[in-house]
Amino acid sequence: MNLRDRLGKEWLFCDGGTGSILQKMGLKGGELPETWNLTRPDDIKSLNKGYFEAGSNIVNTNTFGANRFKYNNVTEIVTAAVKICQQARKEAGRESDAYVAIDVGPTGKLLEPMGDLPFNEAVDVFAEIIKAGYEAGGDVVVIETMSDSYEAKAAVVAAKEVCDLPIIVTMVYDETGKLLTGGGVEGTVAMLEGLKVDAIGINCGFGPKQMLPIAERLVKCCSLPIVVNPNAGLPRTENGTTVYDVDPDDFASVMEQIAKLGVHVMGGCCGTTPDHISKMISAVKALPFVEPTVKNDTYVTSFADCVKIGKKPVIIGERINPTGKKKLQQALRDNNIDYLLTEALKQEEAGAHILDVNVGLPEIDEPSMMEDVILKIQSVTNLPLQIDTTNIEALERGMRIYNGKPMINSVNGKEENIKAVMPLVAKYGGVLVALPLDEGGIPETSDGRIAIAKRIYEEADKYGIPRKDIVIDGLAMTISSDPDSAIATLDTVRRVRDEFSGHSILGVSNISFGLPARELVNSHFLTMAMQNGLSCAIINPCNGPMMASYRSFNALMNLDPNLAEFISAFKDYVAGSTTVASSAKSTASSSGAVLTLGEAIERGVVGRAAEAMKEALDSGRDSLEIIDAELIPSLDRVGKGFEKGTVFLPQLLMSADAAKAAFAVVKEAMADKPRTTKGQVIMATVKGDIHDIGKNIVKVMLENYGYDVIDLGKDVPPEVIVDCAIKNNIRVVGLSALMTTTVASMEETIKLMREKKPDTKIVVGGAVMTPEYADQIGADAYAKDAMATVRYCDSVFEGLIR
Ligand code: B12
Repeated sequence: MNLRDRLGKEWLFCDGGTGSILQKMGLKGGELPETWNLTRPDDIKSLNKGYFEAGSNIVNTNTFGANRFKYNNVTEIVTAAVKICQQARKEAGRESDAYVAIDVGPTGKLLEPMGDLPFNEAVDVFAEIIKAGYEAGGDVVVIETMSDSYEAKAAVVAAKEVCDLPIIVTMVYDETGKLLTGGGVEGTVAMLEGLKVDAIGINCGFGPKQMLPIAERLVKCCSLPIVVNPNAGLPRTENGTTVYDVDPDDFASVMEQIAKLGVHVMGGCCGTTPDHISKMISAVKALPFVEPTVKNDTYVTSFADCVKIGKKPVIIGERINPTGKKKLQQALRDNNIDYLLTEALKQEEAGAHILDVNVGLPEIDEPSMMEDVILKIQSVTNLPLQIDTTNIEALERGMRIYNGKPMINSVNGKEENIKAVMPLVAKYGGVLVALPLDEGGIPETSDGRIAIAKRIYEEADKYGIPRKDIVIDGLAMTISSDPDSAIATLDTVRRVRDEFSGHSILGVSNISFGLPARELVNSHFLTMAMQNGLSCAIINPCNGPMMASYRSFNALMNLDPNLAEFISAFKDYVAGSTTVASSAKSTASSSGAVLTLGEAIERGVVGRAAEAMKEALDSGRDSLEIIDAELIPSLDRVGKGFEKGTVFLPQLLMSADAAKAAFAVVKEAMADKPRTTKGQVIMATVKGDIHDIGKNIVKVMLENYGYDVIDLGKDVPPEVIVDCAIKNNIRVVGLSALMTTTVASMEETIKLMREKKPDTKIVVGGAVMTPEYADQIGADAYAKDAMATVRYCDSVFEGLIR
């Protein structure tokens, strides 16, 4: 029977650890496990067979890391793995009820814009593996150990494009239920459900106990079969080998508790063995099986944020839409993306929950621009986006590279349009705005609009798009040309709620086109629409009266717990004024049209950071003073946010990029100054540490003060630093470390230098370093910043320090 027909209908069991068993079989550190498919096929077969015999129905091929970054014979390796697993299944006598799973792990690279792997290249990398597995006869694709939802999406898109096998995706969360890139359980599930995978789950990271609360969250939000594959506890090292401390009996007993929560597929990950799996199966298989239930919540997500469309209306910022906006039109023509990013941040600050992105201008290449703008906006804000275009190619390219589950604006009732848009939503997932108009135009009455809405819902059913993911537009049209138009729109909104239990949306400000005092009409209309059940309002969140209506409505309807949002927005309100009250949630200021240097770094707006640095230098400020007063404090704030869990790795990376871009401007300005050589100094960030912004600042300052710097870069092994010092007879070496964990490798470097070249002075620095630490690890000096380093070098070279 096809696995798809069994998933969610009966207990199914996965296999357990692979790498941990191969290590026991003699896999050496650094050796690539998948090479064994060719060199030691019998060992791999016995690994697979052990799991089939233990009772697993889904056994992974030994292809976790079989990608083109590690192998130049991916197809050969994957084909061999599938054949081996098939043979193991045959020998175990399990051909009738067990499946060979094409195992797909992460590439080990970060995707753009966080890293340098473009999304579409990631799709190609995964497609190569999955195609080989499919052609060799694999039965199911298992995408596992994904800590980045974007990479998981790339793998799912690849699987859908090369085969029609069932797809299972399991992610790695931390104990708070967050992915490395910031996403939570609910948002990730929404995205994967939108991509129409067959089962969703969690694997690796930690043991079954720690997985319990996450499994519980999965059961609450996921409508698909749920998979749970924990490690045998947390790994620790004992006499040089990795050991796991949850034995098969303990494993089985916690897995029994997890089974009772209502999950559907269970197995293990690192450290688990066929024994763990067979004991787990014995404990679980007699328990009552609860089929998955459909959950009715609607989520629009980004990589880190998850906006629920429900009772409380959602604000969609309308400002990134060139219609009627001359400055934005010009920015698009000039490819001035920073202008759009600033608009995005201003709307976020003002309280938008989702941002509309429309870049349609006849004279630009809209598909490429859409792709570019989505990538860049997602690198500076967590807010989910609404991809707004009538250009189908732009829509597809935008949906494809979007990181999360977007809102799509829009489909309408025309047959041709449905045929173009709905397959894309069925493939990539999204919450779809539906305009109730068709070949006959826009119906004047709510009856006409509701009839088309009904037809659109029915069409969505045919494409497998859940009705909860359709949002009907009430079609606001100006009352200046049709006096009944607001009434028809409000009626439509109300009927969508009452007759379909559906969601609705309005481009609110269209209602007042051609009238004076538009914001008065708009804000009152907004209140009326919300009272009629409006779910999403496309408005300008920077407009005071609009947000005043919104916040007052929420306060009055008990949608603002403890009135916290209202009070935070209006605590300084002056009676009679209608000025904008910004939300308290963002750190960037929205007062000015452009971001300051600090804001640009914090928000990761690379181009603006460089420009702001140039402006600061042009105004005559000293470069070091700018670095100390703005660059370092803003990176510090980002770092603190990262520590608290309010800033995620993608933003940390973008902030680092912005700081580097700003610093490049300083470097360029300094390159013009004449230099004399006082002496040669080595600078390096120690092994294991890739932070180099601070080290680079110190380097440029030293150069500026007349030193020749040999920059050995980051993650530099002790021997390299010491050899270089010997070779060039260096008197001062500067070492940088930013993490507690890399202070040890700094100490190692100092020790080696003392052995091999004791006359070299070592000055250390970096955020974790203190004078006490420096002393403890045997450094000659600690310098707190670049100027202190210059002063130290001066004293050494002037002979003041020996
Ligand atoms: C930017 C950044 C990154 C960037 C680095 C990009 C790059 N090319 O450098 C990226 C995103 C890649 C990154 C990655 C990681 N980061 Co980081 N990162 C930071 C952040 C926000 C800022 C660091 C910085 O550049 N500061 C600005 C510079 C100018 O300051 P500075 O380096 O201290 O330099 C000054 C002085 O110290 C001195 N100085 C510096 N070097 C030297 C050398 C000498 C010889 C001398 C004399 C003086 C000197 O002069 C400089 C100028 O005044 C810090 C938080 C923070 N506030 O420090 C976290 C931080 C350092 N990162 C942290 C972590 C945990 C990580 C990751 C492990 C995250 C992850 N989960 O993947 C990885 C580490 C990967 C690795 N193996 O190294 C932690 C470290 C925790 C700890 N105490 O151990 C921090 C503190 C964040 C946090 N609070 O959790 N990170």
